[in-house]
Amino acid sequence: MSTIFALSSGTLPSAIAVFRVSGPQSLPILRQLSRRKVWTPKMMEFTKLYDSQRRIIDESMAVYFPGPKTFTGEDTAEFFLHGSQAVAQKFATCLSEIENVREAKRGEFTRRAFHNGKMSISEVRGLDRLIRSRTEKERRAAFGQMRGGTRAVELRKKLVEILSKLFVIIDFGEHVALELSDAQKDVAEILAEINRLILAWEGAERAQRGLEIVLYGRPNSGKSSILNQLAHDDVAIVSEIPGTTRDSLVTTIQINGIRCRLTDTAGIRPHTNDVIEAEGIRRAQRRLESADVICFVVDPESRSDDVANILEDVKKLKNPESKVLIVKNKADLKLPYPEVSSSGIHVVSSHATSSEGCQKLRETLGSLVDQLCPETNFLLDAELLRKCSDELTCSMLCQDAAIMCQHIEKGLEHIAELTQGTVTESVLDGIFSQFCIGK
Ligand SMILES: Nc1nc2c(ncn2[C@@H]2O[C@H](COP(=O)(O)OP(=O)(O)O)[C@@H](O)[C@H]2O)c(=O)[nH]1
Ligand SMILES: [Mg+2]
Repeated sequence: MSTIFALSSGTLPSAIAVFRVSGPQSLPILRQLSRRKVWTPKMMEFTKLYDSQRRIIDESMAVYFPGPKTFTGEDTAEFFLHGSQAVAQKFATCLSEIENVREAKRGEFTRRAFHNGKMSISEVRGLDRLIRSRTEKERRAAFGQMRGGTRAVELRKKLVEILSKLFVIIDFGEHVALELSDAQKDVAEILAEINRLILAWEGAERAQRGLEIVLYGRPNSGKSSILNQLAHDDVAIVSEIPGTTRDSLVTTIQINGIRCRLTDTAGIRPHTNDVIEAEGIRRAQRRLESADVICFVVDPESRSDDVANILEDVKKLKNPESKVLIVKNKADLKLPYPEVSSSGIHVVSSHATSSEGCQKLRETLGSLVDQLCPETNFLLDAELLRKCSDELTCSMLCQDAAIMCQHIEKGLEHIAELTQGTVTESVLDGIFSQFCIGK
């Protein structure tokens, strides 16, 4: 087994460059480079480091952790050097010159931790999510995924209990009080939990990619003014001349810890001969397809048949999971709005020429964002959960205990993949190729 090393602390120059070493050579490397024999485990010490010609490389802090109680499960050492490019380069060269020592590949430390039984696959994926997290919500989701493995273990236990009940029914059917409907009730409970976990996963994925919020509506309804208020900035040009915004304009804001790309679009008019305006409208419509939240802005001057037509288009073009919010803007004018049939659609008033006038809109967007990205304590891979959910749904439809068992056993295989077991090397390659070097 080779010993691996990597610069784990990121881009240089920096205050400190942390090198991590893992493998059987860790202690010999520490001794050789420091020219000191005795290293007390887990004790950080100051030392000079030397190359093979006894020339100084740097002064550093260093520590040795004996396996198996380490991150990788192997002997490890860490070096805290001055964070310059030249120091890191020289140190890496000296390490590479030692026999059986080489630079680590992406995620190789974590891969070793996984192979040494230090981490479950959920923890590995959660750690990846943690390193990539940019917002508070993403950070919490990452810990949810690291904990997800424990939830998978519980699910597996419950499914095994159901199986044993079914085996009793198969073997002693006539002599026991157990009925198939008991087992079906238990399966239904687990299915409900799995479906909740799937929704949680989808929400976390949305949170990670960021949400798309699109402002849509007729010219002059106040879309650009709303964008500026929400962004606390003069991002878009606002004017009383209809058709000022001719192309989509995107800015990024955070709502409840989620990154949201807010898009202002060209005003929608039913008929136009202007080629540029028509292209702007086409682009606006395309934005609807990928939107998570569509804010349809209406104002007192909007005509009710135009509003109905635009709303029809929105419903046709939007994706099924996205939310529509009707924003009744220019509320300060205290004029009546056209009739809008808004059953099942959220409605909020706003006054986009003042910041306070958009407070209710901010709050409503906040609650829609929370619905799309629900808070969650556990995260498990939805693809495997869906496969398990399909099997359990089939099992519910069975009137035969033996066939029901077969479906539950298949479902269990997918859950087992979430906990440990059957993770293939190619799956691991896929995961670790996304990792940082030094992790
Ligand atoms: N009174 C009032 N005027 C507004 C409000 N929102 C926007 N406006 C005005 O309406 C005009 C059109 O606004 P704009 O944001 O450019 O609309 P857009 O074409 O939908 O982007 C501008 O003169 C704004 O100052 C509002 O809430 N109340
Ligand atoms: Mg505009």
